[in-house]
Amino acid sequence: MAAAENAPRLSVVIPAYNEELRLGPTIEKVVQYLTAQAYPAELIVVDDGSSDRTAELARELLDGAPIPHEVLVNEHNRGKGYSVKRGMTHSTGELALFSDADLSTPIEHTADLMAAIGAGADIAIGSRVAPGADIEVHQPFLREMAGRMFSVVQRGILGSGIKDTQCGFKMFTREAVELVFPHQRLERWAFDAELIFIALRLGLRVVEVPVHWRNDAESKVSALTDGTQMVADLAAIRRMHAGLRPVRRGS
Ligand SMILES: Nc1nc2c(ncn2[C@@H]2O[C@H](COP(=O)(O)OP(=O)(O)O)[C@@H](O)[C@H]2O)c(=O)[nH]1
Ligand SMILES: [Mg+2]
Repeated sequence: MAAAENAPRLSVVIPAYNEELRLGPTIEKVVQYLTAQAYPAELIVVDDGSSDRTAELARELLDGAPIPHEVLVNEHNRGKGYSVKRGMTHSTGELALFSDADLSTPIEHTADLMAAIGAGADIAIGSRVAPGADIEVHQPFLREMAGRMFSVVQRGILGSGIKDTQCGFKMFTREAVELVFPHQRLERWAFDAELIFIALRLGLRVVEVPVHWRNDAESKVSALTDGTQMVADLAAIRRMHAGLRPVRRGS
């Protein structure tokens, strides 16, 4: 499962739903960062059926950008999980990163995730609780508590040992993209935990990388309704994927 010839070293995928206010500065920063790197990179924005000008704005901003880019548009709103899956499986880079549209995890952490993969990880994930992480701007108190509870319940149900499954900044090798995403079934918020569970069942190495994180006050997640659904989804994840077994890989 080698990456195709001429594939970029890195693909960056940004899921975006009604992001016309936050996406502009993000695209600017990401393009600037990627252009400054020595390796070739591509940028893919997945507009999730936004009712605002997210897709048009992305196209306008990327027009003429010095790196390969694409804007994929879902016909209607499908969820972050669906959009990430679409972007990651569409991407061609030897490595593929997905990042939230608000850059709560600064794009500069790309280098740290790459280093973790260089050191042997198949999947490197941003973590707000791994030793060395620091949170500059916290989420509202109740949301942060809900996140911590989700982490405890997630570890109990999935037994993953991963503390922060929900940080929107994760990098996969191409092989990991091809092994993991075909199994992903969840289209909304719990998909991160699902991807990690699948990867671990397949015997892939998932590593938490501490990040500097600053919450953006604007959030599309409701701690109560989305949180309840996410906990219900955990049981489904276990049920759906418990039968997966480690893959044998050529060395
Ligand atoms: N595709 C998709 N992305 C969404 C949806 N809602 C939010 N997002 C994206 O998911 C990311 C995280 O959303 P955000 O509101 O910042 O969540 P929070 O930081 O966890 O509170 C952003 O890139 C959003 O554009 C949705 O319904 N579909
Ligand atoms: Mg956010």
